[in-house]
Amino acid sequence: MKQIIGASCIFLCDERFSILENGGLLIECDPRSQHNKILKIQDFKSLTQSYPELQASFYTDSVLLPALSNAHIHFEFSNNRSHLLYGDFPSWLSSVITHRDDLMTELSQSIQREIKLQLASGVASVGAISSYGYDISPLIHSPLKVTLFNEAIGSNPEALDFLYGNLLERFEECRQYSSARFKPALAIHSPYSTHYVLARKIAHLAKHEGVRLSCHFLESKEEKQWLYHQNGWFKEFFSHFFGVHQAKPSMNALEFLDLLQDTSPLFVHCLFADDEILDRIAKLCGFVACAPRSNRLLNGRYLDLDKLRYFDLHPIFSTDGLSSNHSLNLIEEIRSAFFGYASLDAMQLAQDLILGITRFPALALGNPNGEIGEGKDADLAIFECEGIESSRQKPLHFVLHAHTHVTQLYINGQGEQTWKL
Ligand code: MCF
Ligand code: FE
Repeated sequence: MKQIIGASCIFLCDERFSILENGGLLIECDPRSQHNKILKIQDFKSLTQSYPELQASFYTDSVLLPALSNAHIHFEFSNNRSHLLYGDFPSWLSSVITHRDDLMTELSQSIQREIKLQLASGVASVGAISSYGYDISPLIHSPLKVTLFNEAIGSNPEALDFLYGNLLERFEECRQYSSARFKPALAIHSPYSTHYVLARKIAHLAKHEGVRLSCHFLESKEEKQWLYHQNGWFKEFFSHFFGVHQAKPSMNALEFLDLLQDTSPLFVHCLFADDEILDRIAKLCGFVACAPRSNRLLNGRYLDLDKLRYFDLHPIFSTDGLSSNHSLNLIEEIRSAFFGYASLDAMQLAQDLILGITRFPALALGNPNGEIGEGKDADLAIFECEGIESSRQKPLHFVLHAHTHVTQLYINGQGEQTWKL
């Protein structure tokens, strides 16, 4: 089936941030095989003249752009409202250890609610960090395109075989459902919480299986102190919560990066990464994702985007989980970020924010969407945005005025009314 979709304005989300006014897309999709793609990009009028027999929809006062990708989200923490403490990383991490079991009870409704919110807010693709495996089934049965990062965590040398076995079980479960819509992947929680030997096994598995790899990295000043100087708050943390006195990190930051060679990992947060680390990440062909509101709540700072640009790294913006956010709406996330980065050029920042929820997360997740181009998947979002037609600063006005819920979302060329929710 072929159809034409158009809008007052199309953000192609290519490298130059091209914008097509009164643009149209010819898309094709086969609902049975899921085969779909964008065939042609032109102005709406001439497309409808060339194909008068096709169904055509035009959205006025709206922006059509690639469906969004939320590359870092924890669905399993969707029960949190006020259990976890904010303001500094040690308080937050201690509260997670204390409350994580309570947070994992009666989870399914909250996970469903947040899956629906992703779709309603224009997200077609997610990079879901799965700590326990409770999100696997709800995500398999959702219309989302999922990269499911099975997470490994644990620093006790005696528990490593058990932890690796548990990880393999979850990974195997995911592999049975592997499809163009559901991709099993791996996560090393972080170098402070995952033993070197376990991290090495996960990195090896990711390479061997050719799957995406994600890790939280240099999120807090306490992590930096621990990895670089083997002291500070983490020493107390391991003693207090795990009874390990005189604990030592099993690796430093550079040894961790060495493990990840040839995996093009997705590094999440990197708030305390210095030039040496960013240079290494760029050389590893890694990606950097941040979660601005999570970073505000846990660490009181934002990722330095100028520094990232210096190393030719393009920021990815994500929501993290309700463990460190008040809402998982990705449009609201970039709107907050826009006001957080008060000193950056407003137009440049608006473009970076939009590319950071479309083009770059799609590259990091290895999905053929995130850009409107011929041959790309027909994953598209249409947002009403009053005043966009006459705007002379369209990306900026989109960040400010786009409705926080989509008018229509196409996944593999199919609109909302065809999904089974
Ligand atoms: O990204 C945020 C903050 N940094 C680290 N971890 C998490 C975040 N949100 C949820 N988490 C999870 C993580 O995946 O919390 C646990 C892990 O399972 C923390 S370590 C007990
Ligand atoms: Fe996270």
